[in-house]
Amino acid sequence: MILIKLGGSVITDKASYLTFRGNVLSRLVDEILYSKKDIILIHGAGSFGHVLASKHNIQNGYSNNIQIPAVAKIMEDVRDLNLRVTRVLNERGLPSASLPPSTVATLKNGELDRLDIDLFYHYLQLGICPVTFGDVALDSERGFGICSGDQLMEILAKEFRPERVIFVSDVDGVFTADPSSDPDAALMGTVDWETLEKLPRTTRCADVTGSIFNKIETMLRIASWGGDAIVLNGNIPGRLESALRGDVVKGTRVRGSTL
Ligand code: IP8
Repeated sequence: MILIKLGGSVITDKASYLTFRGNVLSRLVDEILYSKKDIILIHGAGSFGHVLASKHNIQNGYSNNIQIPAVAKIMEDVRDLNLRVTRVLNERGLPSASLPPSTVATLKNGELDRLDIDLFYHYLQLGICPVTFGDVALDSERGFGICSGDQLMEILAKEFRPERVIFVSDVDGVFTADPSSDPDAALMGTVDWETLEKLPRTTRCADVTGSIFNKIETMLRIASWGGDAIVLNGNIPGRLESALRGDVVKGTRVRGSTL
């Protein structure tokens, strides 16, 4: 089984509210189709989630009633994005089923507390690709919170022990600094727990689920549960497909210790 996360920065324009990158998604889905393996697909929320979530501080839970319509609107927006994703999957020949965290997961103090894993097993058995995504979810302590794609990746990697974990990003991999602002930023071929400390603790756009540093920390934990883990650039045609074929591609290998 292969676990793939399509980052919100690839399938949307993260800086601009509700901007979908449909052509990129269609191409990536065609590349995924080359793999004949079972796939669980996760996608980020991008500009369908982070812009409003950041404006209303949804990640820290309930603080006032003004947040309530924003919570509902974010759920609507990320479902809109998810519907666009599953529609492309179905049209291109990869039957898929949507499993929104707002209905199949709950949080406790911001941590993923419960996920209906059986549903993922059942859909896979039927030959249907389960698709889940960054969403708002109920939180038993805080009322609500953000369930990120990375949190879902972690629990699914732990449960399914995928042979390969692929993070599809909008850059070539993990850099020593932010490549959009620092010309000296260098691509790292591998990250492990030792190199983590040297990485930038910055973030580029409104992102309620943390900095690049936090994301890499999560990736390292995810890599500990799965086999081969890589971050690659989904904007480069063919790179995802090559990785799925098992070719050595440009990207950053993530080496977590085996748990
Ligand atoms: O894009 C965030 O999920 P991510 C979900 O996977 C929302 O970090 C609603 C902002």
